[in-house]
Amino acid sequence: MRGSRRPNRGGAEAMAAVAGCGEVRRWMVVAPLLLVLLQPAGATLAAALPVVINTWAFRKAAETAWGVLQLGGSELDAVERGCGQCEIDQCDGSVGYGGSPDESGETTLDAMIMNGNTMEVGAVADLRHVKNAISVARKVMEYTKHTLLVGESASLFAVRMGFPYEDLTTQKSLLVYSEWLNQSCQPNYWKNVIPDSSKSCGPYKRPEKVTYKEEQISRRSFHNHDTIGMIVIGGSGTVVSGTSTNGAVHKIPGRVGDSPIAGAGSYADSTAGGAAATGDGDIMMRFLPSYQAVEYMRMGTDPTVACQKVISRIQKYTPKFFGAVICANRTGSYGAACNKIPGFTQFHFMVSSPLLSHPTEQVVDCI
Ligand code: SD4
Repeated sequence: MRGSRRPNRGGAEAMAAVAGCGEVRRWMVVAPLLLVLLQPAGATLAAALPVVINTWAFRKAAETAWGVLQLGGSELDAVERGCGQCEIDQCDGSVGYGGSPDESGETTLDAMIMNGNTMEVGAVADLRHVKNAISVARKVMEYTKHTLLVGESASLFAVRMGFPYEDLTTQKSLLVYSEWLNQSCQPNYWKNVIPDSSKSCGPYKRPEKVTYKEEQISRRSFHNHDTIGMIVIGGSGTVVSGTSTNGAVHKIPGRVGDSPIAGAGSYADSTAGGAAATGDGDIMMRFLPSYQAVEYMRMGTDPTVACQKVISRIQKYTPKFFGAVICANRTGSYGAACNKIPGFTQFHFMVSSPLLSHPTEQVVDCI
């Protein structure tokens, strides 16, 4: 991964610490067993630390993050490398370069990383011409006092941090874009404009007199946007979360989704747990589902139930939204939930834990 070629102090230090300290190694073996024993019966899914959970069946991302932890890397490294793996692999075409072209045909990226020990967040949104979104997000966290940088200014920051400035367009994204133009720019994200956005391309403008239509919630096809959201909880309980996505296909330029917004795309608090969301960010970000899920878990709610509660809260307003949430509490117990809509009745996610022999795909039925 381009962003990790430069020496990464956090990871190197962690590895040195583990390599030089047999005590720590012994603890890493014993701690998960203790947590299993301490976990109350009836909890969602057995608890053990460390744990890595990520949205969708993005296996390579899970393996990469788990591998980082196994080698003694930090939780931040695991999230950065895990999500970064999806950026390299262009997971489902929804993460990284060459996917989800916007209305002008350009791919732009949103990403965030959150340290649940310090509550620091680094995020980029509408990032252009730079492939390594989650690594740039981490640089925002580590080398600035800001939380979120956007657009071309975020790209300039990335270049200063040593990332290459390059075209994110591919033959595939060009094809998606030209097919969309050929089908009168359908679907798109405009409403209440002239010419009628449900029939023709823009440029659009405000009509003299507006008749507002109800927002069309079931507007998107679920298989073309699958953000990676990841929660990593280390052996000593450090919670880190992150996301990376190229957002919504045919979005209006400048659109930013939920993924880079703390509390929406993901949230981490080592005193409670972590959560991450995927789906229709325009809807989901209005409810801060990741923050809300973590707060439910802080109050002792089981992770699956916490995930379900945030999904049902959104359902009350927008029954047909496309979305899912993964949740893990600080003991390593985890769960997930999704909103059932036609064509999306189950949600797949990856789990890596000492209780599993290898990163494993799991599935929940949507509610
Ligand atoms: C967004 N939430 O930009 C992202 C897209 C996504 O599964 O998660 N797709 O709205």
